[in-house]
Order: sequence, then C-alpha cells, then structure tokens
Amino acid sequence: MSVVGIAEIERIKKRVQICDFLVVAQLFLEDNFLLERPLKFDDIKPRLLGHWGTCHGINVAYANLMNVYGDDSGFSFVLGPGHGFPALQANLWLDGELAEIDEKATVDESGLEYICRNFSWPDGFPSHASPITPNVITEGGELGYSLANAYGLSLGHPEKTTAVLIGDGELETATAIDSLNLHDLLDSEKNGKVLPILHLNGYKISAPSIYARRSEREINELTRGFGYTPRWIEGDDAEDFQDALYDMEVAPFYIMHTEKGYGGPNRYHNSHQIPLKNPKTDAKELAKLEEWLRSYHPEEIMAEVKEITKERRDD
Ligand SMILES: Cc1ncc(C[n+]2csc(CCOP(=O)(O)OP(=O)(O)O)c2C)c(N)n1
Repeated sequence: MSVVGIAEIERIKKRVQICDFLVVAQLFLEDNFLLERPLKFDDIKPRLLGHWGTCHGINVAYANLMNVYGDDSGFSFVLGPGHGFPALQANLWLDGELAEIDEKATVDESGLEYICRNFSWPDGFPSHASPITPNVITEGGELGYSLANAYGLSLGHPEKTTAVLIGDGELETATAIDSLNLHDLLDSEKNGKVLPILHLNGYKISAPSIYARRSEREINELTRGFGYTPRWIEGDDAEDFQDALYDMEVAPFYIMHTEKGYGGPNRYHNSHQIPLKNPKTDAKELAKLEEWLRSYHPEEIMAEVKEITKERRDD
C-alpha cells in the first residue's frame, strides 16, 4: 500500500494533466486557448518554436515533488533541460509565482491566455528558461551544470533540500558526470540535501542516449560507484514516485523512467521539439493537434485550476 492516499494521487495526476495541456497550448496556440470552438488555421502561431518531448516528464517530477515539498520553504527545484521551459512556465503560472513578477500572469483565464500567446513570441517569453524566469539559477541552454548548481545551492544550508532533474542526454556531458563526485566531497552536516533525478526518457534530440542503452544493472552499478543508492521510478506511477520520495535513502539517486513525448502524436526522438510541423496549413495536422489538445479535456481545465488555487488559499 502506498504512503499517500487516492485523493493525493488524483491531485498529482490532475496537475500533470493541466500542465501538459498548458505546454501544448503555449507551443501552438495564438487564440482559442481553451478550445471553446473547433480549432482553425488562424488559431495556430505562425512560427512554432520550442520543445515538447521532455515536458511531460518535467511536469510529472514537478507535481510529485510539490506534493511532498510544496510547503517547505527550504525546498528548491533545479531543472537541467531548460529547453523544457513551457513545462516550467506552466507550473510557475499555476502556483502564482509568475504573477508575483508579472502582473498579467494572473491565475485565471486571462493569465492563461497571456502566457500561451506570449510563449516564444517577439517581446514575449523566450522558448528556454531565462533570467526573467522567477527564481532561475540555471538556464539549461547549455546542458551540464544542473547537478553542480544544485550542490552549490546546498552549500552552507543544512536546512535545504534541492531536487535536480538531469536529462539522460545531459548526463553525457563531462560536467554532469563529474558532478556526481560532489556528493562525496560535500556530504557533510553543514550542507543541505540534494536529490538527483535522472530523467531517463531514452533520447537526446534525434538519437538514443547512452544511458538509455545501458541495462538497469549497469546504471545501478554506476550510481553506486559514486556513492549513491539508486531508486527507479516509473514516471507515470504517482504512487511509486511518492513512495520513493517518502522512503528516502541516505544518498538517493532517482532514475525516473518516462517515454519521451508521452501523450503527444509522436514519441521518442520525433517528439524532441515541435512534433507537428504544419498544423497552420495542413488540415490533417490541425485535426491531430485538436485531438491531442482535447485529450487533456480543456473544458475542465479552468475548474481544476480554480480548485488548486482554492486549496492553496485554504491551507
Ligand atoms: C552542452 C550542450 N550540448 C548540446 C546541446 C544541444 N542540446 C539541446 S537539447 C539536447 C538533448 C538533451 O537531451 P536530454 O538532456 O536527455 O533532455 P531531453 O531528452 O529530456 O530533452 C541537446 C544535446 C546543449 N544544449 N548543450
């Protein structure tokens, strides 16, 4: 039996559903954001720029971490793959953190339209995490630094817990792999806890990642060799994720297994950036996009957002 109840698990899944929807809406839509009418060519942005493939996994990690650490003021989340910015932006919007620095990003329908219309847009939000993103300490545009940054953040703060999501492609960089040694160098009573989470979604751009081609035993041995205790999580199993966060080992190294592009029309390497190239001019692609967006039940999204906002106020 899981340490968390069914209601909490449902809440986590709803949050992922909302944020996945918001990612797709940010990437593609210029209007008709909640699909109150059938989608038209005019609703689609003229230039599609951004990354989808990694976003579902980011939303899964964020929702599960927030369920455990959302009220902990000493908690930080470091995101390695900053190209998954639409997922980060969706979560920051939903939690009202974006509204604290941008008065138009209100947690209501007009704020939702604002973040979607302005994603990857001239004078709007960029496609990657950037210095205007609230609390950003790593942009992720150049992969490799997330784990080192997470350890840096923990220095001298024993009260802190920092979770860090590292892409399996990112872990191929020299900086990221060597940062695994920091655990041995910095593990002391003076510093905070770091929770590395490897996002094993199998691909880096168009090719398989090296770690995705390693066996479970090889990854376990690699991480044990650096002094960690490996713990595998099937990403979409929120119960498994919650249990893994609650039964924390001394030096956990989480391996979150997801399918790159899960939920979208193309999976794996075809999902890395924009998985539908021409929905503005191709009726078949437009229909696929509409089907994809409707799979998240856009008619329920605002009611669910209100519910989450209300729960936050009641707390
Ligand atoms: C140092 C560096 N090398 C190459 C790139 C180009 N690049 C952008 S995304 C990406 C793939 C990243 O793969 P992964 O970290 O697994 O992220 P995900 O598959 O979750 O998108 C690469 C190689 C980069 N951003 N930084």
